[in-house]
Amino acid sequence: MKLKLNFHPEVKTALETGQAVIALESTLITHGFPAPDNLKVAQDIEQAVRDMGAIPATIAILGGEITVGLTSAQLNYLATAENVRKCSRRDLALAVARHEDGATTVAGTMIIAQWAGIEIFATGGIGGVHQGQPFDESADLMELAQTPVTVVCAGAKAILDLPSTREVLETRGVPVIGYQTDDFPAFYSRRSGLFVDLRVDTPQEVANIIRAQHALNLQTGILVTVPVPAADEWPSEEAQLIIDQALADAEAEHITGKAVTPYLLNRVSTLSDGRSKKANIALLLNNARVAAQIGLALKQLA
Ligand code: PSU
Ligand code: MN
Repeated sequence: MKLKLNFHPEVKTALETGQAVIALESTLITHGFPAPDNLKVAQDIEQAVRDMGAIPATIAILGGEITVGLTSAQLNYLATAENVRKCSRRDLALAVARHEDGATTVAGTMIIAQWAGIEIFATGGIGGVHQGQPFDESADLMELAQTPVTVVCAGAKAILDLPSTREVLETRGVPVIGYQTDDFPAFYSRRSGLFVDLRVDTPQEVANIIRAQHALNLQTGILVTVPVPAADEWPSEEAQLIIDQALADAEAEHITGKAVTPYLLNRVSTLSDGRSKKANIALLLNNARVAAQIGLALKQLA
C-alpha cells in the first residue's frame, strides 16, 4: 500500500504554484469545541488565513483517506460526525486501515503537513506534560522534536504543567520563539513567567529562522508562540481556580489517556461559563493570521 494524500484542488494548485499554504488541525473541531460552535470556529480560522492572503488546508482522515484541505461539505460533515478517532502519531495507521474518520491532533497534523509539503501550521495550544502526571506527556512534544514543521500556537494550555512542558521542549531541541513577547504564553493568558529562546517582532524574522533551520538540516520543528490578544485574555488568577476544579473533577471521574485533554477543555469551558471559549477563539484566529503572515514572508525569501 502506497501513501496516498487527497488534496483539495485549491490546496494542490496553491502548492504547485508556490502560494503560501497554512495547515490547520481537526481535533479542535471534533474534540475541542462542542457543536455548533466548532463548525463556525473552523470556518472562521480558514477565513482568517484567507484574509491575510494565504490558503488554508484543514487536515483530517475521512473514511480512511488522508485529506489535505477540506471542502465546505467535508468540514460540515466532520463537525457533526460521531465516532471520529482522535489521531496522534500512533493512531494514523489505525484510522487508515479501518477506513475510519479521524481528526488530527498537533502531532498528527504535523506529520501529514510534512508529507504534503506544507511548512507552517496554525493551532490553538500544543499538548504537553500533564499536572501531577509526569508520565502523561502529549505526543505533540515528541513530534516537535522530529518533524520539521513550524507550529504557531498560544503556548501550552494552562491545564498542563507548564514548567515541565517548557523543560521537555528544551531537552528535545525545539526552538521556542516568542512572537512579540519575551514570555512563554499560557494559552488563555499572555504570560507564564517562563522564558522563550528568542523574541522576534516580525514575520520576516520567523521566516529567516525557518530557512536557517532548513539549511542546517536539523529535522526539528519550530514552535512560534503568540500571546492571546490582550482584549480577550482570561487573567491567570481567575483561570487558575477553574482549572484546579477541572483537574480535580478529571481525577474524581478517573479520566485517563487521550480523553484527558478533551475532558479538561470542555470542563473548563463549562465551569467558566464560556469565558475560556472567548479567549480560545480569539487566540485561534490571531494565530491563523500570524501563521499566514509568516507563510507569505517565507515565500518572499524563496
Ligand atoms: N488545544 C485546544 N483544543 C484542542 C487541542 C489543543 O485549544 O482540542 C488538542 C490538540 O489537537 C492537541 C491535543 O494536539 O489537544 C493534545 O492532546 P493530548 O494531550 O492527548 O496529546
Ligand atoms: Mn496524554
